Amino acid sequence: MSLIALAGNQNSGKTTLFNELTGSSQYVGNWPGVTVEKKIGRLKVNKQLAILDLPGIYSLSPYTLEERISRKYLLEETLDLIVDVADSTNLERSLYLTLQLLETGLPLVLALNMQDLLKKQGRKINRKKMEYMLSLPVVSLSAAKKENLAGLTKTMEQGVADPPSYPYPEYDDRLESALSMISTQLSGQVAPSKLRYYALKVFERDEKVQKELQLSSHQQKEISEIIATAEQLFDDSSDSIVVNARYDYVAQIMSMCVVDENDFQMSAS
Ligand code: GDP
Ligand code: K
Ligand code: MG
Repeated sequence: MSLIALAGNQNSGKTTLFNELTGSSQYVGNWPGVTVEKKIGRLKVNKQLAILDLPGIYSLSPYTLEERISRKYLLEETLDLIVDVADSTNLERSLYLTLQLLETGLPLVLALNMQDLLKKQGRKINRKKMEYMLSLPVVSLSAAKKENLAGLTKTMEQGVADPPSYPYPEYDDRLESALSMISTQLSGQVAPSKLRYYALKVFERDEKVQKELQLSSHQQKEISEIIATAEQLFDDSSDSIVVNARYDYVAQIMSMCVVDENDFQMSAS
């Protein structure tokens, strides 16, 4: 059996999709120690796939209870695939999380939900271009309207059989250079597939991750110097360097992939 987690922002349609995919074969409990609902079920049309509905999140920073649960789960459990459920009408915010999910090194599929609402707004997403830019499978659907659930199912089955691998999004050269030096420092302690995630978190001075890695004082010193150099170059704090790099990347994807037909009609006349 394979395990697939639905991750995404709050109200992106995860639970609606979960219910459609699993029907009545669900188990509803709580996450250990907290009263946040945990739902797990089997895919109606393929009982070999178990689906988990993760709590809604905007980032993989451990600020909220939901973020802590989802982050812990994504990093520590053995998942076969993440389906990133995005609200297509709120794509910018969704993609900001997509980049972070990519950085976990887990196989990922992007589900562009709420296509019915997007259409009503006169907007369109160029799915093929987005696939090309992010190097991962992208599926358009409407969970509430039961549109293209079969397409998503097929992509999930393919994703489990042959997990998609992708290059990480590459940010500003100066940031990449700091991250690659940090990765070198961490390479003995972290699995290769998780190196990108840990390098970014260490760069952001994430306290939980710093503790977890138990860095030597020599490593801590080297890493502090790398971060300080980057902060001088950017004249900014390390965590906002990363935030800005992600927003720039998202802005690029948005400008390449989102078509507003109202604009098109105006410029064509
Ligand atoms: P979650 O927080 O990610 O679990 O989101 P929910 O599944 O609770 O959905 C949030 C709201 O969006 C609900 O009112 C759903 O009925 C609605 N919704 C989910 N999918 C779609 C969709 O494809 N189209 C439309 N129009 N509404 C949707
Ligand atoms: K909700
Ligand atoms: Mg939900």
